[in-house]
Amino acid sequence: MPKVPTLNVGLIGAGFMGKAHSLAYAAMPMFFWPAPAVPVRKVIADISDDLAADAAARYGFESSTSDWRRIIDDPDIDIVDIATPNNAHAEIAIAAAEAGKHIICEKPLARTTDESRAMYEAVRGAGIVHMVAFNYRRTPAVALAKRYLDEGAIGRVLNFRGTYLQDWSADPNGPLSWRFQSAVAGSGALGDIGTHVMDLARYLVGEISAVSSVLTNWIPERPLQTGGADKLAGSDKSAAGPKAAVDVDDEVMSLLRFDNGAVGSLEATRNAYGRNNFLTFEIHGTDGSILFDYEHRDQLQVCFKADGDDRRGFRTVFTGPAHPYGDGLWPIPALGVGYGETKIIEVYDLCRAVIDGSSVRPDFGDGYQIALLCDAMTESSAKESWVRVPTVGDLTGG
Ligand code: NAI
Ligand code: SOE
Repeated sequence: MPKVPTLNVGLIGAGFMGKAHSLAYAAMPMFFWPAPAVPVRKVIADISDDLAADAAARYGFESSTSDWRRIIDDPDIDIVDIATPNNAHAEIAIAAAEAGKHIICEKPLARTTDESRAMYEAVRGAGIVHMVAFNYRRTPAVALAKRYLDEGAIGRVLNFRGTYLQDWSADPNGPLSWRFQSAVAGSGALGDIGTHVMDLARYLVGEISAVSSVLTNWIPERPLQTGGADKLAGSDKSAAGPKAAVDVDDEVMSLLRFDNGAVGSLEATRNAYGRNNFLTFEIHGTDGSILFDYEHRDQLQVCFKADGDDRRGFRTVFTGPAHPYGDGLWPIPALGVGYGETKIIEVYDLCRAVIDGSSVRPDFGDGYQIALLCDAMTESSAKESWVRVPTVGDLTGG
């Protein structure tokens, strides 16, 4: 039997992402074996003892706490996993970096560029692995798109069109989740889902140098939550109860200019009836095109100029064992890769970096750059003009 090291994990925030990350720590070695390390689910934190204890029992952690600082102070913890709402990311990550822990932090990195910069400065040069959980780039079909692009299969990229359309917030009687409060979320569709598109655009095409954007709010107030766990939407809709203001954007649309000359667009909304998790991109190059739709995430559509005029058209490649991460996943293409697998792959790459003493992308520098993009889009919308996007390198000399 191969000798595999262990890595002790402290997970903070036991909601939707707490569940996804716990599943990933448990399942990663079952998929990728020999694993770089076996993650040990040591401690889970939430805001009350009851919530934390319940999460420990459900997600298989050895112990629980209502004080996340206990995780930071615990010398046995190797990885701090931040899966809280956005308002707690910066304080926890900076404390974790100061304690020398490796960190995975959910997206967006933080609420603001100031917080993002402070987090980046805290991890820079600290000798730790830091990762932002933009997991969609770890969908095998997206990694395959990257392979095609790196090989020059569609030539020089001319155009990137990215969308992230959902409908869970389309009903004005959906509850006032923390995702509608700037004090907790920082921004709305922009930071919540627009940032996923920004991550894909930067990963696949390159740095975005200028934007011309429109941010809109369609639903200015929503019913207050009735208590318990935060609800995105679902069945908890009440027009009758007291309402409070939504102070974030509902929708962002933006034109993009890339450093390498390509142009593009980004659209994100959570109010598009009929769209569930419609995260898509279409990339046009001088020699072909690539198309991805997360709702059909096992497939990549590719079209090549070289196919000739009489047979040109999109062909479907189903991802499987021959594709990125395929040797760890399922033995036959099209058996199905889900959201869970993207998180399992994320944990695999995180553990590899920790064990190898290397780095992993997207890191806090990427998270900060994406925060700068969000700021540029907000400024562009307010000024109704193009705005240049500064780079992390320009601002920090790093
Ligand atoms: P959620 O509301 O389902 O869960 C958050 C949990 O954190 C709750 O149990 C809450 O009680 C707990 N919490 C809040 N403050 C805390 C504190 N100071 N200490 C300990 N626990 C605390 O939220 P969800 O959907 O899990 O989102 C969490 C983060 O993950 C956000 O940053 C969000 O943007 C991100 N996210 C990322 C996704 C992705 O696809 N990568 C998907 C969904 C969310
Ligand atoms: C809600 O829009 C949400 O849960 C986002 O917060 C996630 O980042 C996205 O992956 C799924 O939708």
